[in-house]
Amino acid sequence: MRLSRYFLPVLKETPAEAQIVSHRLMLRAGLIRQEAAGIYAWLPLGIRVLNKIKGIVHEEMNRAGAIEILMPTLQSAELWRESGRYDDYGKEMLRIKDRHDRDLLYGPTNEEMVTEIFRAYVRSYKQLPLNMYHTQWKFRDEVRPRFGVMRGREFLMKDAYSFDIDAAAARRAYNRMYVAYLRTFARMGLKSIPMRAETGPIGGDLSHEFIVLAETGESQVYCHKDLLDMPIPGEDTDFYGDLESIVRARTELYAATEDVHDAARFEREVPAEKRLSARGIEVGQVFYFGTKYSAPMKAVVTGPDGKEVPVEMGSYGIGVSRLVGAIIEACHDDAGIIWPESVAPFRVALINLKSGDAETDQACDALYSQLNAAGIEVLYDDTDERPGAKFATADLIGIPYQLVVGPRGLSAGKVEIKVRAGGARQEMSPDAAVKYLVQGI
Ligand code: 5CA
Repeated sequence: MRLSRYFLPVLKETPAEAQIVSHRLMLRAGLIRQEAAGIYAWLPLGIRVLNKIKGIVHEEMNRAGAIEILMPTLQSAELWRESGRYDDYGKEMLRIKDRHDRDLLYGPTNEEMVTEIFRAYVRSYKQLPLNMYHTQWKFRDEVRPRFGVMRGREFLMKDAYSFDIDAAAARRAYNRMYVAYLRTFARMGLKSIPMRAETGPIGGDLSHEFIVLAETGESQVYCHKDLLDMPIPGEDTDFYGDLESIVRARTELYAATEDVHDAARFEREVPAEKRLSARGIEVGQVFYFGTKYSAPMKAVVTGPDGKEVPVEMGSYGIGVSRLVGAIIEACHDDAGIIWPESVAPFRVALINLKSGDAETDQACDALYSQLNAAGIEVLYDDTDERPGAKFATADLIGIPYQLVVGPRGLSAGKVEIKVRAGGARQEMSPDAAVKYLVQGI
């Protein structure tokens, strides 16, 4: 992508309304634009990151056996009357009337709708286990939307729903999502810690929030420090094998959010030097709620004994848009964002230090086409800005590698690569630079 033909509205000033660094940087780097309180438009750079995050989430969902679907944002109030949540959900739900005076709502979550889909088609335990997920915009009319995409009113969530014949199978389904979540967040460069949590309006009695530690996090959390250094299950994990040992190694250690925290137990179970009390960002939450929706909504299956039972369910959410903010909270410095490679909007920022100079333009054009041909995503700064401004923009938008090309270096047959994380610089020939950026050597 040539910057001269792109749309990258970076801001020089720090927006006054942004209280935390990720919100400030998202506005300054031209990732989002606020359209109403807690409602954002995603600009070109922002949507690239959002799509990368969604891509990782979907890969890990698929690996764990979940199946993608897509449910609509608008739902019929009828469904929610069946489960009893239409009245319970309160003011957070955005209620809408259509031209026929029928009650609709903008979905804050999808337990009812997915249960309706399930009961329309599934009759037998032989069709289980089943887990269906989608990534869709949600609306919750939060009293205090704040911190940009961290607590929005409209936000993008991946939500998965599992269906099983009995509690033991449902527990295995829960474990699959639990392990998938550990992998998902690690792939984005985040250290996530599962912590026991309140179930709130979703219901059930077993739930974990996946927390990323950050001073600006909205949740107060308490845990054993060893949870910070646990190994992440590998790509070869057998999701239909025994995951209990992976889950148990973590759930054995104390970890709880404020709502369920038990100070006496924390002190009893965790030695003083291992106690961690900190702020954190909730990037995902998993729930097991059994038959809370299937029983009232009559989502039943026939078991091996020929008897009908309500299906056992769980649901599993990831805050896809919130993650953009969470990653920036974890990965930035004074100059701007430092994207982990896996979610970066581009891999390389190609910086032409003297646009208009024939030799420099030619060298940049050649590098640009070689990198593109190798499938590397390049943002090519071919504008007339001064070098200082180009460097500042490249640092601000946080692309992992800066490939700097100027007449002085070229006369010695060299270009420069700067690694955004850490700032290490290396001079090399243009060919070596392409090799380095393609192969990572
Ligand atoms: N139905 C369940 C799981 S599918 C559910 O709705 N869970 S949730 O309420 O915990 O939401 C899932 C994730 O969405 C949260 O962990 C959080 O990361 C994200 N999220 C929730 N509310 C907001 C919000 N207002 N703004 C941004 N992200 C949010």
